[in-house]
Parts: sequence; structure tokens; C-alpha cells
Amino acid sequence: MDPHKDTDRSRDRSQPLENLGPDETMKAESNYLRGTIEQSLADEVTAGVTETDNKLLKFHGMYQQDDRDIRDERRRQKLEPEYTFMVRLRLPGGVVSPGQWLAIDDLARRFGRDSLRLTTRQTFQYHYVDRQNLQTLLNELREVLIDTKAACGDDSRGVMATVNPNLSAIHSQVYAIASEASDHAVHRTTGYEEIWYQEERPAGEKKAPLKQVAAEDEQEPFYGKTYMPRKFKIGFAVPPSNDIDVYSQDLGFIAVAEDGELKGFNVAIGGGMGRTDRAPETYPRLADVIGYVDADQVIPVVDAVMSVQRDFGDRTNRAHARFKYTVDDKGVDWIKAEIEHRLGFDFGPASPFEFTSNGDPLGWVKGEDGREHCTLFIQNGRLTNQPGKPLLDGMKALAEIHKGSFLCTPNQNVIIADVEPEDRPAIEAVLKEHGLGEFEGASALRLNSMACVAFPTCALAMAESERYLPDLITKVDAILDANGLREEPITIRMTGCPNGCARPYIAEIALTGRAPGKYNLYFGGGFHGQRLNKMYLENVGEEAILEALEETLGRYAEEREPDERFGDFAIRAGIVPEVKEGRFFND
Ligand code: SRM
Ligand code: SF4
Repeated sequence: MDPHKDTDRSRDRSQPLENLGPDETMKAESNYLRGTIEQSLADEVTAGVTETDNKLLKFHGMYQQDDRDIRDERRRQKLEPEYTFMVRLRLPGGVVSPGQWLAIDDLARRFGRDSLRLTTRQTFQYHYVDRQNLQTLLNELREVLIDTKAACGDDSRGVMATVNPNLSAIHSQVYAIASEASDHAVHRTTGYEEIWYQEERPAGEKKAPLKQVAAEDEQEPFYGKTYMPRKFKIGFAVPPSNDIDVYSQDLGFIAVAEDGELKGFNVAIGGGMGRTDRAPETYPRLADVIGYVDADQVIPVVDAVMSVQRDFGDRTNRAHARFKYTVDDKGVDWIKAEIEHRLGFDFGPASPFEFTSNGDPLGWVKGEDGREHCTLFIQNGRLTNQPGKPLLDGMKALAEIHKGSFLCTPNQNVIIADVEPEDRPAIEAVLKEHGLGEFEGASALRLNSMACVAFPTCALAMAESERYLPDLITKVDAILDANGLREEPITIRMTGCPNGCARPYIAEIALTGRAPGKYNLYFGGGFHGQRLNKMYLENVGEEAILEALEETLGRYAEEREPDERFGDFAIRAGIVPEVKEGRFFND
């Protein structure tokens, strides 16, 4: 069968839409994601958009938000929330040219309050964009060949790819495949072009009748009218780096090379991070490796795996609609057999591979072709101009002279890639002038830290994250210093809620927000992203967190075995039990 067509043999097509979740009806009735977005954008009564259009806008890569720092004050003044928009770019593999960087930077200054946010999936976000500026922003991005399609919403999200310019041949091949997968899996509706670029709807286009999913759908041959049950994430890892956290992806590809040449990929399915506190039926899950395919089979595998989730994912309960739950409900073997059936061939046995880290090696490295690459530490991915730290200006100055490319990393950092040796001094001068290379001296824990956006823009945040983690780490640094652990790479990740946007459940130390100033504390994640962690303390404040860290890091310094990682130690020492499967995360 052709998995790209929505003609699966097993889904009950007679199930009426009203028996499914309300978002399914909303998608089906949206006229392929058009909704009334154009009317909402022109509404003079409010600065926001309707609730339905807000949901549809996600498929166009943007979210309506309001500044939570001033929400209560505006409520007191009987004003509507200060609505603005977050805009996320589609940037497979996180690669941008200097020209694109300059365009992205210019838009941040004009429409994004002089701030750019590097995300945990290798792209940029603007915050605080006013509704009337969205169209200009998207059109100017288009001029540099960037769009925001499917950056959010129930579809295939930003496709990740390992950034390891040290292995340039394989990196560029994997990047090319990741880009192809992104272009292939992105939705096809011309609603995006009509609304944002004011393009005419192609002549002769039929208005398809409303039903759950049209079998022969001209607008969306793969997705149909109801798109995916939930977001679907794809990533490509190139061992030994697991920077993309391949086990957290719905569909992960692990590159297999032979004699320096890309041969194919091991395929991993069913990863995901999000959970909800006090809802034990929700849990993070690490992907299972189900076999091997040759490199030219990647796109058919994307189709087959996504079509299985499209057809069997839960469309009644969004909290249970991610692929990880479909995989657990049906069983890995059943899902694998269904994928193979749709592919028309079986996976080969998985090839051996080894990951060593999920962090970024910082500083300069020389690639196989003699060009040099410098990975910069950008704390929590936030690029702004602060007194003494003009990071946004610094990156702009780099983009003005750099001749290679920039790579956004999955750890919210940036690589200045492909620098000819003779150009390095000029780059280094810019780094020095703008305080961009000043990570030497920072603890290895800080350099392996990540925090999600959280307050003030994220509607779901329950506690601070990006604005708090740097200060907390300064306090943890004192504990590290007291125990001689400053140079010890330990991963620490913080999120403002349990949704897991900084992939906290695979960090050696993690904090997820419960309420202002209160966090769950976790230990025991795998250093290269291979193991989930386990909750150690629930709903605690800074004092308890520092006390727990003092005790456990102290024990680690004293009792660890040579080369033992902190996460491994936490399990061996019985500080937390090992979580062998996501399903048992909450036990
Ligand atoms: Fe996320 C929702 C930010 C990566 C799991 N995420 C959100 C929203 C859009 C909040 C909302 O729904 O109102 C956040 C916007 C905050 C803001 O103000 O910008 C948000 N997520 C982010 C980013 C920007 C965090 C960051 O600091 O970098 C990351 C953008 C990535 C990108 O470029 O596409 C981001 N989010 C992730 C990841 C990590 C990953 O994909 O590698 C995860 C965990 C992996 C996963 O999906 O399982 C993640 N975000 C979630 C979830 C929980 C989803 C779930 O099914 O369990 C939500 C809530 C939801 O979808 O209902 C969420
Ligand atoms: Fe917002 Fe929660 Fe994601 Fe942080 S983890 S960005 S608080 S949804």
C-alpha cells in the first residue's frame, strides 16, 4: 500500500467526528487550517484572535500569548490581557546562513523586543510580536527562504539533526536527509500562503466535504482534514553524539556509518517527555530501537510510522494522544509489524552504535576538511543585549563577517561553522568584544544546563525556569567547588511545568515547576540521554533543593567509582531506583 495516501485498512472510518475530541472537529471544520484567521487578524475590537484561530495559528508556527508579569495588573485595570504572539521558525537541523541570521536579527529588533530565543529543537522563537506585524515578519522571512509552517500544531514538528561539523561528510548528508524529511512531512494546505503571503487560492480547488479524513484529499494527501492526533517529532542523531536526545523523539534515526560514509539508520520509535503532575497515566517514555534501514528508505519510513500514528493515535483524549501511548497500548511488536506492513519490507537488525554524551562540546574544533568550528555557550538560548553582555549585537557582528554557516544546537547553543583558518582571528576578536566566548571558567554543570522559556510568556508555566536557573546554578557552583566537582560534566535541566520542553526527564539532575518557587527534583538520568530519571523530592523550594544537592553531590565526590557519571552513581548508591520503562516512571 502507499502509506502517503490516507487509505489504511484498519481505522474505523464510520466513527462520527462528534465522538472524537473537540479539537478533531475544530481541525476538520477549519477549511485546512484557514479558519477565520484573516478576520481575526483584522479585528479592531481586540488585539488577540479567537480561541479557535489561536489553535489553528499553531499549525502556522505561532501562539497567542500574554505577558504574565503584567496579567494581574491589567486585570485590575479592567484591560484585556496584553496579547502578543510567539513565532517559531521551521529550521530543519538548525542551519542558517549569515544572510539569514542578519534577516532574523533585524526582525527581532523591529518586532521582537530585541530578543531572540534559541530553542531546544534547534530553531528561533520571537516573542512579543504584535498581531499587525505578523504578516510583515513572515514575508520578510520568506525573502530569506524561511517559513514557520508546522513549527507548532498537530503535525510533524521541527526536524532535528545532530550538529557535529567535525564529521563534515556525514553531518551534511544527514542534514540533507533531515531537511528532506521536514519538507516532506510538512502540511500541504495552501491556506498558509493565502493568509500570510496573500496568494490566490489555486483555481479549481475543490472544497472537500466534511468527514473525518478524506480518502483522496487534494489539499492534504497525507494528513487529511484532521491532521495528526497530536504533535509528532522527528530527529536524526549521529553517534557518538546524542545531542538531539534521539530517545525523546516520536521517531528517531540513528546514523550508521561505514568507512566514513553514511550507510543507513537505526530506527527508534515512541519517545516523548510530557507528563502531568498527579496524572499517573501520563509519563515520559524513551524510544525503542526497532531495526535498521538503508539511507534511501528514510522517507518511506517517515510515511509509514507517521501513518500508523495518524490512524491509531487516540483522537478522543489529547492527554493520551502522543505516539508513545499508541506504542505502549498496542505494544512495540505490533506497531513494528504494522510499520513493516505499510513499508512492504522488514527492518534489518539494528546495527551496534555508541553514544557518549547529549551535550555540546564547546569551543573550537578542526573539521576533517581543515575548516574550524566554534561552539558558543548561550545560556538557556536567550540572545539579548544586556549591560556588558551584548550577545544579540555580537551575533549580528559575527554574521556580518562570517562566510560559513551557523548551526543552532539542540542544547540552545550556536556553532559558528566552517571558518577558514585565516578568518579565525577576526571571529575571535568579535567574540571577545561582545563577551560571547566567555564560558571558560563556568562550571561544567552550567555548561551542561538547559532551561525552558517559562515565565513571562509561556501560558503553561507554573514556576520560573530560564530566569531562575542561572542564579540557582551559581549557588550549586559553591557546592561543586566545595567538593572538587567544578570540572565534572553533569547535566541539569529545568522546566517551568511538567511538560518537559527542556527534556528534563533524561537529565542527571532535573527540576520541573509545580508552583512559584516550588519544583520536583529528579536524579538518575543517563549522561547520554539513555535513561529516565526518578523523582527524589516533590514540590520543594530552593532550600530543600540545595540541601539535597549538597548531600548527593557530596556523596558522589566521596563515593564515586572512577569515571562514574552522577546519574549512574545516583542509581548505584540507591539514591533513586532505576526507571527501566516510562510506564513505571510514576511508580
Ligand atoms: Fe514545548 C508546549 C516551548 C520543546 C513538550 N512548549 C509549549 C508551549 C508552546 C506552551 C503552550 O502550549 O502554551 C511553550 C511556549 C513557551 C514560550 O513562551 O515560548 C513551549 N517547547 C518550547 C520551547 C521553546 C522550549 C525552549 O525553551 O526551547 C521548545 C521549542 C522547540 C521547537 O523549536 O520546536 C520546546 N516542548 C519541547 C520539547 C523538547 C523537544 O521536543 O525536544 C518537549 C518534550 C518532548 C515531547 O514533545 O514529548 C516539549 N511543549 C511540550 C508539551 C508537552 C507535550 C506532550 O504531549 O506531552 C507542551 C504542552 C502541550 O503540547 O500541550 C508544550
Ligand atoms: Fe512552558 Fe512548561 Fe514548556 Fe516550560 S516546560 S516552556 S513552562 S510548557
